[in-house]
Amino acid sequence: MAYRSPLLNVMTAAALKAAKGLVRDFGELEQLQVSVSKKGPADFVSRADHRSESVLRAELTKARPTYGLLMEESGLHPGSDTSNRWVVDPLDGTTNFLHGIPHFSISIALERDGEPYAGVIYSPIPDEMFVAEKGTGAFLNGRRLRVSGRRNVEEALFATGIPFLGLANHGLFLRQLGAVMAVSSGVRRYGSAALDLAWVAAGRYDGFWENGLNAWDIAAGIVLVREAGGFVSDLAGGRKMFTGGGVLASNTALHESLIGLVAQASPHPAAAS
Ligand code: 2AM
Ligand code: CA
Repeated sequence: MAYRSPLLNVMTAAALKAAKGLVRDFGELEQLQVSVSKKGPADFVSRADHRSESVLRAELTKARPTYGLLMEESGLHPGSDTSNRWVVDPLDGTTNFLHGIPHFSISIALERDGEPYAGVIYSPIPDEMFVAEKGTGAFLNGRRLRVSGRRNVEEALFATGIPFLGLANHGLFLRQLGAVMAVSSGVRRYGSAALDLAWVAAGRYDGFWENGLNAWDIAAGIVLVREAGGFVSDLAGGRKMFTGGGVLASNTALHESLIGLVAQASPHPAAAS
């Protein structure tokens, strides 16, 4: 599908190319699950992840040779252009992918002068391409997106992410979850932070919060939510999304309420500074 911006064309083309490999690997996984050792599928997914990252790096660098990259698997690749940097998650929702659950995505953001400027999140199995560029709106498969219009917490459906093995803040998360589930219409946890943000932009979720994500999980989704008319902040309502403050996104009507619920359950370090 053609987009009006050359930048979004570059980003969507790279995502589509990398997704071809992911879809092929996702199809082959089922075969693998029944055979070999316990470690087999996890190694296979890790290879799929790295292959996706290589394709994205090659495509983005071919199109914009001077831009640097920050990538989940291989880290930082500085470029000669100090204003523009790609921030890339080659497979968000890895655990879903490993378990044969078709809810995973590729997330590509362009950061300009330190701020997320454009975002593409592609979910290959349902073939949903979310795109946004600062000042020009957010789109899903060419259709304009708008965050939800719900104003009451009781009617709102929220999404979150559960801290995984190895993270110490399970108690904190459970208190946040308790506060939100007690007053809302429901809470979902589908396991791809990039898609969670894209779904807030699409008005499917009324809001989303998660502790401790990385830049590649959220940079593209932040542009999508903002361009769809929503608000994104850290958990305390500030701007520390990329420096450990967590992320919280919703429509403008519910933003303060969600911050209040999460904060009431768990004074967050970002709130104190
Ligand atoms: P990933 O699939 O790219 O790892 C879900 O809560 C979010 O947390 C997903 O976006 C997922 O991204 C991320 N996540 C899950 N397990 C993780 C881990 N072990 N380390 C870092 N991020 C993780
Ligand atoms: Ca991720």
